[in-house]
Amino acid sequence: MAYRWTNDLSREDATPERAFLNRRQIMAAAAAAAGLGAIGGPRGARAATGELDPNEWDEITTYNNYYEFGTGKSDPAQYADALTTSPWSVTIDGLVDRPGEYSFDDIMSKMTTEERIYRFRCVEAWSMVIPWNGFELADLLDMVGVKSSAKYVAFETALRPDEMRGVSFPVLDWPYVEGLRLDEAMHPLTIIATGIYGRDIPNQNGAPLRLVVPWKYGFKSIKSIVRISLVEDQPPTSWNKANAREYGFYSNVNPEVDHPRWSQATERPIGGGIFAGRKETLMFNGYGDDVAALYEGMDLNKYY
Ligand SMILES: Nc1nc2c(c(=O)[nH]1)N[C@H]1C(S)=C(S)[C@@H](COP(=O)(O)O)O[C@H]1N2
Ligand SMILES: [Mo]
Repeated sequence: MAYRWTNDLSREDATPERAFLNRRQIMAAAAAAAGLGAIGGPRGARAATGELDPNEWDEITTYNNYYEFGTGKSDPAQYADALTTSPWSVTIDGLVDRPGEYSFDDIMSKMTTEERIYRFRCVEAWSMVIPWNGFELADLLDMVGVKSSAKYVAFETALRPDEMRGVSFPVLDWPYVEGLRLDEAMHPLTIIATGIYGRDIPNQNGAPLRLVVPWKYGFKSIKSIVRISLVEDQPPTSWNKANAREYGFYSNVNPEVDHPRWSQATERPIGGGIFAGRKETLMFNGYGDDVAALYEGMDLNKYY
């Protein structure tokens, strides 16, 4: 791809030097300990340019939202190991030329994965920078052939009461479901993530494959997907079903449209220690140059 997603974080986003160097040393040590020299190499080279500052592995994998395993931030890291992620398959159906149940291995044999370092902004107003590995959702949809009548894509997370201790609580209407307009789904920024820092994506982050839509609030990025359906009508989505006034279908990151109960103008970066104050939230989470055209002419106050 001609896109350079990984290089668009400016100097002002960088963590102060001391914490930054310390982080690099920690990562280098972790990579060496895990025998993952490849992580330290390219990451170190980019980090040296000061253009990006991904969160640490421990931050990304211990501070999570995955309500199927509990509503606490540390619940997913503690309990998501119970999820059986191999074998895994994804049913792709609806308005496609080649519907079917595709095994994870089959999908991975046909997709090319690459690293995408993206900002990640939760609707709760915290944020991270995450070095995902994954492939473009468009490539998967091209593989199955999208019919011209399809207008939206619906996604569904696994529902396994025996493995997911959180689904016995009616926090949400299980299974977790999400959706995108077809042009959003086909956008080259939209990926299916299968890894973080070059390792398999951990269960708490949505193993074995989860959606990542970096210009939308985090809850759109549905985890542990078992079904992808091409449909004609806008599909129901979990948080919108739970509270339509607070969570819309689009959920584009927008500092000018506040959540009814809190401001979305700023965010709290996770990590960075005592130097890291709140920072201003960027329109479309900083991806406006790439995605604003998708919403031309739409009233973003109405379609929040
Ligand atoms: N199935 C499922 N997907 C989910 C969630 C969830 O509870 N269940 N939480 C969402 C929310 S609110 C956020 S912020 C992100 C968190 O992703 P992370 O834990 O990898 O940072 O996952 C999203 N995807
Ligand atoms: Mo979130």
